[in-house]
Amino acid sequence: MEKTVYVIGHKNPDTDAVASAVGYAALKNILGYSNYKAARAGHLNPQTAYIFNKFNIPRPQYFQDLQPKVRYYMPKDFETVDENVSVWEALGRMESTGLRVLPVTDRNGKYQSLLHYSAFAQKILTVLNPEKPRPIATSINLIQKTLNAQPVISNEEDSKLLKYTVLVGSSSLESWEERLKSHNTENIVVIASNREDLLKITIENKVKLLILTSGFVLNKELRKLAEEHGVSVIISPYRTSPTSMLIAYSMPVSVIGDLEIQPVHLDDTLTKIQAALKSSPCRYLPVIDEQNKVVGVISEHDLVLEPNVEFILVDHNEMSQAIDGIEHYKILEVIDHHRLGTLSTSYPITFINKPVGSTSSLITNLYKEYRVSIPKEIASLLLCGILSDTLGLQSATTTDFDRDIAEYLSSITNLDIKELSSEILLAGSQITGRKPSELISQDMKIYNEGKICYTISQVEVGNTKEILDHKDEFINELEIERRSNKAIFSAILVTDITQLSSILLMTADEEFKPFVTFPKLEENVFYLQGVVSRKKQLVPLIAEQVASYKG
Ligand SMILES: [Mn+2]
Repeated sequence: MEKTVYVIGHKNPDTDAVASAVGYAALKNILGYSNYKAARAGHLNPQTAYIFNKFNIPRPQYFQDLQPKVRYYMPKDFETVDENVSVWEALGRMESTGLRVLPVTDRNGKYQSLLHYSAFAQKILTVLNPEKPRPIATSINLIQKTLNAQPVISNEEDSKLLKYTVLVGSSSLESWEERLKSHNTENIVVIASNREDLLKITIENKVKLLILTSGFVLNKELRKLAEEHGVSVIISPYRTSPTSMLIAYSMPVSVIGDLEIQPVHLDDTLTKIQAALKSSPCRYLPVIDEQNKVVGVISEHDLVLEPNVEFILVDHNEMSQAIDGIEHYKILEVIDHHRLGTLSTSYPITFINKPVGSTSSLITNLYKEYRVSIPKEIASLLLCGILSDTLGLQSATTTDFDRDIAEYLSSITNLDIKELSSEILLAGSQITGRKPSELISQDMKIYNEGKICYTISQVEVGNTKEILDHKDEFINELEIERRSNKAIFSAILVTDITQLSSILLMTADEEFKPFVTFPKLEENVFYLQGVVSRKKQLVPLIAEQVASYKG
């Protein structure tokens, strides 16, 4: 079974994170791996949304978190059985495929019940109990199909599901007629051989179905009589005893399926379904989607196997910035341009990390290394990733490598670097009407240094005044963020893309405050001249202050 590999950027994704994920998944597809898909760990920020709309590119799949869910552990191969199929046919399929269970569905694929061996054994025993013979719920068509019998006379009701009493035609004529009469309110199936006197009485008593065993045929006269009395006739290739036994197996699976077993949903967590799995008599549960359609089965055994999805991280490598729950899954590759964080694996992985301006530059370079051409819309997207992360190739993180790659993409796409830069930076700096909490969480990163945690958000603006006017609201929101993360401080870097400088709004633990050595503009606000990069300029300075605080 081929696993799905998701290429995913960090939480609160920026344009570079999303563009890299889409660009890298597309490269894998071009290289012939169809199981790679782009994903995102958050909503698109206004700039990224603007870019995806501008180039009309579908947004990658959104994951809220990666808590272990049914969908990630469910095996891909499964089969269902239509409720009208006979038990005989269904058991044959279980036997030949080795499947332990078959979800029974209606004609729209919706879940009805679960067929498993112990449900089958239980139900068949009640039907075949010689002490208390019970009518069998089946149809004449199902009996004919199960017996591989030759139809001779058919009637309209042959497809109807009814309760049939099965009698074997034998004994003296008188007692046979009595027996028929004693069941005359029921739907009777008679299994008989070639005794013409007995057949005549049987037909005259208007039984529903006459089964002739061992390939015997009706003479013309009896055939006519059967037609007149509305008796269906089939010829079984078997003798009496296998014929009567097979009739029990002609019941449709809808009669045999276990109705007690409730289905689980694709997005149910494993913790949630564990109790239900334990109490399922077959240790299997059917899985349904939102429309109640069966999409698989899951067993206790599947939970101890590896999940069916794996991940490639782009534009981050610190676990605190990765999507929640990632620790349950295998990380195959990391492609990034940030400082090294806390990631460790128990197996070797591809790890590409270079101190360049954007992950999009690294992804573009991989297309070159593999010598494959870049689709135009992907080239446009990657160019935006570079220009967004480097503030239009202006930030201190920009390298010649990024400039060369941007030129290359610009010539492929015929997009002007300067124009596109101001267009997307403007789209990202529209803050009017947006709540402080939204601006803080849109691009917030959590950093862990041992036991110490802090958060730094970033927002790009055309003018810092609008933020400073609402300073108190920002500080309040930052304080909420700080407490919920148990952080020593929470800050937002407000970068003026016209001045290429920033201010830093910060709320900090009293004990940490003395270690913040930036020039103070006013209470809780610092001025960081020439600082535009959180990763390359701000975080190294902060890390020093945190180190001296830890002492
Ligand atoms: Mn980046």
